[in-house]
Amino acid sequence: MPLLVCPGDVPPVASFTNTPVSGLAVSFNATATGANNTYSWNFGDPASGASNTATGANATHTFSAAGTYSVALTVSNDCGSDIETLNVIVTNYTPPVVCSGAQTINNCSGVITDGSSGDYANNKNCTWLIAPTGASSVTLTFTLFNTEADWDFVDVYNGSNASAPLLGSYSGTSLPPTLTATSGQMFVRFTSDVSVVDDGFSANYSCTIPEPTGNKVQAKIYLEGAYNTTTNSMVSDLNTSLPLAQPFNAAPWNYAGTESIAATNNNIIDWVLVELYDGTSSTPIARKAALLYTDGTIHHTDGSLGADFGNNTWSAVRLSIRHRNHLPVMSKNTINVPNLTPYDFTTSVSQADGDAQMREIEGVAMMRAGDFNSDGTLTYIDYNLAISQLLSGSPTNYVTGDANLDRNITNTDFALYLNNLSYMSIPLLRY
Ligand SMILES: [Ca+2]
Ligand SMILES: [Ca+2]
Ligand SMILES: [Ca+2]
Ligand SMILES: [Ca+2]
Repeated sequence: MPLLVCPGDVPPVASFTNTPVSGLAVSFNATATGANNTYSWNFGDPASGASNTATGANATHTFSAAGTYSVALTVSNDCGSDIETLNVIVTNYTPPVVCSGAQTINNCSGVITDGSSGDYANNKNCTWLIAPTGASSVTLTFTLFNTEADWDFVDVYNGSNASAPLLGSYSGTSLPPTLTATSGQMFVRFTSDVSVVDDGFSANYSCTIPEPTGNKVQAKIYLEGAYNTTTNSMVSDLNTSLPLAQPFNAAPWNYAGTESIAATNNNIIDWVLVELYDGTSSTPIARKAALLYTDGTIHHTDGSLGADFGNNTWSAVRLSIRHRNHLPVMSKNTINVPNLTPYDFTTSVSQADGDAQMREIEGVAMMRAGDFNSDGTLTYIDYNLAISQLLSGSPTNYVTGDANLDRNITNTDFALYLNNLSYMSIPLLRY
């Protein structure tokens, strides 16, 4: 007869629930049976480093990227242990915006709600202005509706405040119809009077952002200097120092385009120069300055996806991307303009023409850093230029010697340069 000396004489049974918190953060709560348990979590996200594991019955983990993760909980006590593994789908989660004074929402989709777990309170008065950037319309779809009929209201307006046209005023238990604010902004107000309360409401909002006019060249590319292998994206430390007008209007590019932005934001890494080649001419047939975002996508100055080449179309042209201090690259394959499927330089170094034109780090291809004079070759001249910028006394600016785009010239920048020393772009792209 076995002698059991553990609590309740039973080993634990592991189980847990998970709830999105905000962004890529998810909370995990053990619901295991057993007594005197210890808990050990593995979130299946080694890219997150030390935070990939945790102890305790409850834990919150911020995942390194959206995706599906195999999350394991091991529960142990003196009787034994058990492990539960679940596939958890992680998306960039926007939490509901709960009734609280006057709030402005810039997201394109999400949830608004009175926020009560049971009944809402008396004398509520709160507003939401749903005003996503660039939206042409905002649509609201109610998923729950229960207020005191004729006394507690949800009012919805087609505009930025309660002076805008009223789309509808709702109370009672009927789910309101789907409402669309064609102005691109929607104003919602919830009010309750001094007595009688009910469950409240919840509604999903979504927006339409119009397709940009003009023919776009879409591409995805990473800069080695700005790339972060942990987050799989680029850092935008430089955005506060970015020029508002495109910077390629000097040698060696001498590109006279008037592309400019009204303000920077922390999605933007830097400017890039997008060029198209027809395969016979040694000079580009068209050029356009555009903005490189943290996720590697290229955007027009109005924020829409792709470099905007106006009304022009081309078939079977090759695409080149230039940056101030990374080796320029050209697509191995041709594209048609406009291209709805971005040309993805990040999947493999063989996406670029020529041998070793890009660098591969942990399976991700990226432009090589350190071409400080932007001529397409890494030589001692680049080193001398960065040194002279450093010695000029104001290196904390928008200078080409800052290979990792952190607004300073330091050993890190020279290390990036040294690692790529003697590499050169294909002859067509060298100045
Ligand atoms: Ca009431
Ligand atoms: Ca409620
Ligand atoms: Ca150079
Ligand atoms: Ca730097």
